[in-house]
Amino acid sequence: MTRMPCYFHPDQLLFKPAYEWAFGDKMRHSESTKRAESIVRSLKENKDKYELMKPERIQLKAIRDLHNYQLITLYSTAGTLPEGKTVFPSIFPKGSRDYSADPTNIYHAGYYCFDSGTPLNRQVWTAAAWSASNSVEAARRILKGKERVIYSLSRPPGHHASKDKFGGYCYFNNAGLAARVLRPKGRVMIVDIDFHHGNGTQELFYKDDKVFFASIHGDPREYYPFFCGFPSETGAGKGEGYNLNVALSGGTKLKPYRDAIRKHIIPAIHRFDPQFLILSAGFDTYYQDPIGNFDIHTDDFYEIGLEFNKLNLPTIIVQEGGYFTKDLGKNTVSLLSAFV
Ligand code: Q9C
Ligand code: ZN
Repeated sequence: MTRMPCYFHPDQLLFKPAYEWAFGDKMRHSESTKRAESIVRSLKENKDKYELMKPERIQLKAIRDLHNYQLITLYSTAGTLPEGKTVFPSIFPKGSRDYSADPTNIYHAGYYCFDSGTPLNRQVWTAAAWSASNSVEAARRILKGKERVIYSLSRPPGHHASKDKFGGYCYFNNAGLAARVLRPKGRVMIVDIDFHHGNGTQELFYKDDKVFFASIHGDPREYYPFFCGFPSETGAGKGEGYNLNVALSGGTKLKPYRDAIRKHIIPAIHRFDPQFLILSAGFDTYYQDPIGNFDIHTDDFYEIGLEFNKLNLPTIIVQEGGYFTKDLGKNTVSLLSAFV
């Protein structure tokens, strides 16, 4: 039996965001290294099913295929910050005239960012580049056709990052980068099951009819990212009809959650008839998650995984959120086990 390849690089752990600002409060940062450590531990406990591997380091041109030069430059500017120094963007220029910004000036970071919870420091570029390397390597490997399902332990996560902006703990859009690798070879379906709407991924492919983005998440009237993720957002131009948002209220349990997947997302996938599936897998739908607010339990992730495994498509599972670190590893393995 071949084990599921799982990509991860230890240097992803060099980035340690200490705290964050949320609604004016300073708090412990949710996106800690304990998250990835919990997942690695669980994968190692199930060595018979999962094979941990290091990716090749992503090349600049693969990132440039999705993100703009300024955003990348800003991260390399962050790499020159003194050890221990953290910069939180807090000035977000907007208005009727166009502002110009300089990504070699760290004080301009807010031009390339949309919230105050996503810090920059000396290590962020290294960790984010390895995080992206995992999903790109997974995509290249899926094209070889030897394995049907591959897991990318991407941390920091990616689905809130767009072409030119970071935020929501995300720097590079790992799922989006994988989609760009697959797109020349066929239609790509991205399904985002993180508790939060994947605004970055939506924006990247909003006008694209070859990459269909579907997301099921907490209602943005109540939950982050607040300004998008509404069912009325259905795509634009050629991409009209190739974007789907399913917004659910707080407290949602497995049954209504799975019913919504079966009623809205699965039929859309069948109509689209993709060659590849990318699952943006957040686990902040877990009932104990400190940020998310659904009522999904460990075994439920297996049930959710089955819905997507049934499609029998070449699949890349890309890690997104999930902040109850103690159980994150077992929740991840529960989802993955539906595919082995
Ligand atoms: N401290 C992902 O799950 N704000 N990002 C939360 C509470 C941002 C979550 C405020 C949440 C972003 C990938
Ligand atoms: Zn999330």
